[in-house]
Amino acid sequence: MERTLILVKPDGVKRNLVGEVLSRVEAKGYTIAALKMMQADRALLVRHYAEHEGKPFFEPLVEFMMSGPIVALVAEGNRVIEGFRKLAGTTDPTTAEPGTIRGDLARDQGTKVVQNIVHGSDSVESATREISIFFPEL
Ligand code: DAT
Ligand code: MG
Repeated sequence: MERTLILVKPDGVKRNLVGEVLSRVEAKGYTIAALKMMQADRALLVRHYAEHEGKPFFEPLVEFMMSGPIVALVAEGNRVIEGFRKLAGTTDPTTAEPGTIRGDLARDQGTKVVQNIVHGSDSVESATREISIFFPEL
């Protein structure tokens, strides 16, 4: 069964949208296989966002992701990686389609890094790698 890593980012937790995100994942029919709230540290985030190292938004991204607690979960189901990316919507919340998490719940805040409520793995390889970072016990 396919699995993906989903994060509710600090903006989502601060705005009390954890339940909203979990509801959309569950309503779509995916199973929550693991779930935890945590404070991510720099080392963990640098590993998680390794592909973005060197980009202008990298440091703001790491700082933002450390700015408060996050909720990490593993969701499971056929084609869940693609399915959750569709539920999340595109990266830029201003233009993300209404009906998506980012399109409905986020907007441009004028910050150096885009704040868009959720992360979702983008491939089987990323999902495997990211799940092992956030849930080494699995
Ligand atoms: P996604 O989260 O949609 O997979 P990504 O992996 O390209 O997007 O980038 C990770 C996060 O970094 C993204 O959710 C928001 C932020 N980000 C991406 N591109 C950005 C940019 N050009 N300027 C500011 N923040 C950006
Ligand atoms: Mg990404």
